[in-house]
Amino acid sequence: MDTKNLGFESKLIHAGAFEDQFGSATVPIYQTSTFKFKSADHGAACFAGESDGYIYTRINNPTIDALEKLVAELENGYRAIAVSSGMGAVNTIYMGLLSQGDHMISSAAVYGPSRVVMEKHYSRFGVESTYVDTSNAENIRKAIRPNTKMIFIETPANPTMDITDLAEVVKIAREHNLITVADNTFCSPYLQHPLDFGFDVVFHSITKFMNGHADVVGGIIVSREKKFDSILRPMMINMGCNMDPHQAYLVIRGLKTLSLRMDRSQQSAQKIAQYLSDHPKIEWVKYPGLKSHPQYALATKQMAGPGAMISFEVKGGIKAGKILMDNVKLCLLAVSLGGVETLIQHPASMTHSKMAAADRLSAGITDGLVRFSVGIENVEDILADLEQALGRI
Ligand code: LCS
Repeated sequence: MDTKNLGFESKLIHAGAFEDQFGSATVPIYQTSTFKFKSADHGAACFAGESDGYIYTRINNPTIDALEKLVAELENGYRAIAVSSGMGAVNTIYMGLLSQGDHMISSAAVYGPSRVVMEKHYSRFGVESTYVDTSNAENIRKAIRPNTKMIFIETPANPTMDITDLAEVVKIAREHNLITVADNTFCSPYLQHPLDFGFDVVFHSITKFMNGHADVVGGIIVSREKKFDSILRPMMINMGCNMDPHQAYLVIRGLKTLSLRMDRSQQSAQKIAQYLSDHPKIEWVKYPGLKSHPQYALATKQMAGPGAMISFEVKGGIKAGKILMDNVKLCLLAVSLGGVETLIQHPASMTHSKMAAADRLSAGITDGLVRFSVGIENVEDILADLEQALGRI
């Protein structure tokens, strides 16, 4: 069935699915490492790319294919590449698109390891990088060097919730012939489509909103054009960071309810953000759905909704923040995000602890910042949990 012209919610259910000989209603798990060729010539044709046949699961697999087709449609891209984790996506992109002597400009506030791996390891191979506050596009312009090759942004950024102007980044990149990459993890394709703004590559930690059930670690990369896919796909295959068929099956299952889950989480997040910003024990709250967010207007323009991630600081800094985190009962004190369970964590000592303290602070990740990922529980229960835990301070 051609699903290209269906609405987003219908694509979630039907895109990428294929009919098998049994009429299976869902995509089956092809838990096999290898595939039998029909003949030696068929095997050779598969390797030559002259046959659609399957070869070996690190290279291709029907279950993984179904997920890739689904996500390529959700992101309005040319083709998707499923990988073993979000960091698998980050590394496939860095390895595939940057070479010795190249320079990358990135949002200063990104998921900690996306920055740490570049500064600690790609620097060993002669790749240079500059981290700026990309929520002010002028900072990107100022950081451009003759050897700049790529602009890498995360919006909203983990964990500061800073928002980068997608259209503006593409404009700058086109003036200087740069590759644009967006980490769309915090939005999922339900809320934001960087490729529609002209970004070259978008990727996700699929572990988060897209899978949504805290039971899979995975990643996905979507290219706007064949040119990028044809570099990134062989890179993923040769690095060996492919997704597993069982992982792909679970993500396909999780994606079916993406819009329902995000609608609920987002509705609750709006209430919780408002509750926190009205609370006398809270210093500040950053949520794209609050008018107090410095880029509220931009968020409204480029995102279909404010999402379900909130950052805030408790009055009394991290000492008070720890009392809150130690006393929540319904909310889980855990890293990761975007699942059906509400999660709370402390970036400075957890997800972003491997960043240099000075870099963390200049990226706006203060020691007191607490990150909150809103799940799909009854919102009154989440609010009651916060109320009792804040009461302990
Ligand atoms: N990009 C973003 C925005 C992320 O939040 C994460 C993981 C990654 C990439 C990497 O994805 P992974 O390899 O874990 O699938 N973020 C995490 C977080 O904030 N807490 O735990 C993991």
